[in-house]
Amino acid sequence: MRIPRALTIAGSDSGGGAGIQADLKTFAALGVYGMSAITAITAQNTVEVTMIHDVPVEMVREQIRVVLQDIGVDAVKTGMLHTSEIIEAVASELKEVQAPIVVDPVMVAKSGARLLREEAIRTFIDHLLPLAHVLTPNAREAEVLSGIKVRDLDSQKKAARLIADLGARGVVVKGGHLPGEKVIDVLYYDGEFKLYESKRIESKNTHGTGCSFASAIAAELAKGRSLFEAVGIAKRFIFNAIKNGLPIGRGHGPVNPLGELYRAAEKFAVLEDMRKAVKVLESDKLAWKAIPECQSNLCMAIENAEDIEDVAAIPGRIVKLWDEVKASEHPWFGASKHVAKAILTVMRHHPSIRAAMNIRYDEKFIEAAKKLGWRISFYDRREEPEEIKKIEGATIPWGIEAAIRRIGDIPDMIYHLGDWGKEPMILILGEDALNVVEKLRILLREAEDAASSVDSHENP
Ligand code: PXL
Repeated sequence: MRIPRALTIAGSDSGGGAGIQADLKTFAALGVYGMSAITAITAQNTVEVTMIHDVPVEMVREQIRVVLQDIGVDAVKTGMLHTSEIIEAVASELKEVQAPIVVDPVMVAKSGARLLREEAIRTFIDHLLPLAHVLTPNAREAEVLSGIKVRDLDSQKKAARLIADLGARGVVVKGGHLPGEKVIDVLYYDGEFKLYESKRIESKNTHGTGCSFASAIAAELAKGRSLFEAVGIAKRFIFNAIKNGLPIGRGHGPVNPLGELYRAAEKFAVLEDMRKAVKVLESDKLAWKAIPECQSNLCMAIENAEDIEDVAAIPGRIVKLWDEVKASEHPWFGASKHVAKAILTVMRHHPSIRAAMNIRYDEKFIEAAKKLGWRISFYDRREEPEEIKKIEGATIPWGIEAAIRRIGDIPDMIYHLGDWGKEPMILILGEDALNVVEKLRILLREAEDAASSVDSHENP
């Protein structure tokens, strides 16, 4: 088994969002074994860098030497190097290294602190830049290195070529700091341009973006991918890291290189819960009594779900076949509109209530729920304001909001009595899909007992 190995040579950010801390998180998130040589220790939070302590040059060298000797590397990333001495030491240690080197020309922190001394820029250009397989400047850094203004795509391209002329084999001039709805990064490599586009995410929590991007490129190169592929993957990775950015501290919160990984892991856990719940439901002898004319769906959302793509459900719904129920497909994400919307609305008020199932409206079910001591609420579709009716898909969120406001507590059940052409419906809510199905089973049995005790009264 070949284990991809990457080494970051960079500064430590005590705030945990950038530098070494971001690099190691990124390596881990992309399945690469990470090592580190710390060049400087910064004392900083999300607002400011208050102190920088350079690591003695001999210690920087030694950290690199020992890991190269024993473990070896498949890619190297450099970040904050701060002084001419450190740059020279790092460059001399890396001279003989065969693995690709990703150089992030870190100059100034988001908070404004200088992370590369003015007088060290020349040393950087002369010693480290020529060793770079790829250099990853933002627009500002590209201006310093190329000597031209970087304002648009055209100047991004010009700057990339000028920087390559200084000796870097590849250059990505990033577009994040330039205006525009899209962010375009320009890669110039071996005489060829390639553009990478993404939507812009408006966020204050972008601390560590540059570090994570360069580390993601290094990680993919360590796996043996081409630079063209690696930059594309890094672009998608950083988009998700910004999307999952963490609102902590009073300044720029950190991006989250692990966010997408957590979401993927959670999706698996949700599918597993759904699968078990469907099994229990399909083997329940009474379940068919709960299925309405329009059929049922069972839904479960991941934590912090934002839209219906974050909610698992049964494609084609759960159908009644005489006195049995059957899920028509395996659960998947985005497979429900109505029940999913209801659960997303509930989650805005009660984040732990992540699952729901719609069942047939029957007064017996409402009575049984009351007997069981459930918290019950409802909404009346006839009260829906005209302006809400006009908006496609707004009825359910409106109704659920109204029902939650009415009860002021976490409901177990929300129902509505229908309207013209709308079947009345009951929604059972719970923490997960299994919990919802268990609740349904209890409800059906309570309703059955009530019915049989009425029978015994009528037929003594
Ligand atoms: O994002 C550049 C950067 C690199 N390295 C360290 C940093 C920062 C930004 O704050 O703190 C250690």
